[in-house]
Amino acid sequence: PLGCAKALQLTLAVIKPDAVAHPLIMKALHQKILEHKFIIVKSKDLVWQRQDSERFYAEHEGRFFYQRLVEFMASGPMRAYILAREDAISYWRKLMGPTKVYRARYTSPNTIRAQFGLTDTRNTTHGSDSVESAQREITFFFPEFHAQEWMERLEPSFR
Ligand code: RTP
Ligand code: MG
Repeated sequence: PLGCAKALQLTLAVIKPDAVAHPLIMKALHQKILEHKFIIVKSKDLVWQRQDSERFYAEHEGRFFYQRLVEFMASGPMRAYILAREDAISYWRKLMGPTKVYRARYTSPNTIRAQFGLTDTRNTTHGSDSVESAQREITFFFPEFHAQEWMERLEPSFR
């Protein structure tokens, strides 16, 4: 019924504060998610405390952009999605494009960051970069969500 022959994978996608602040960008991103046949498993709007930001980006502590990154991510509302799709993790990252906005504009002008990113830090979206980080990040944003249970509710051919 879902029209998906291969196994579904979950990823965590976030629309960052720079994009949430702009209704037309929000609309374009939501549309892109649907156009590319992601299933929206869960979504929520939230605002981080600075401590949430520091905890989420702990791996970047000490990097030159860390302070502005954690400040930016706690500067306004975000929208988080759990997305399901065949190859969801790499597919979403491909749609986002390179981290650095100006590189994105030169090398992959059709990507989200090329089209909507403001700076290398205010770059519109986040996406998990591996199965392990997807699990960690899904739990970070949606502690009540149980991936296993969700998968088990699907017909076997979709798992
Ligand atoms: P993300 O984790 O947000 O999906 O992005 P990513 O893997 O492509 O990039 P990563 O290296 O993990 O960096 C995390 C976020 O830090 C901000 N950043 N700013 N030079 C800079 O100013 C700079 N470099 C990275 C970005 O918001 C990046 O997404
Ligand atoms: Mg990353």
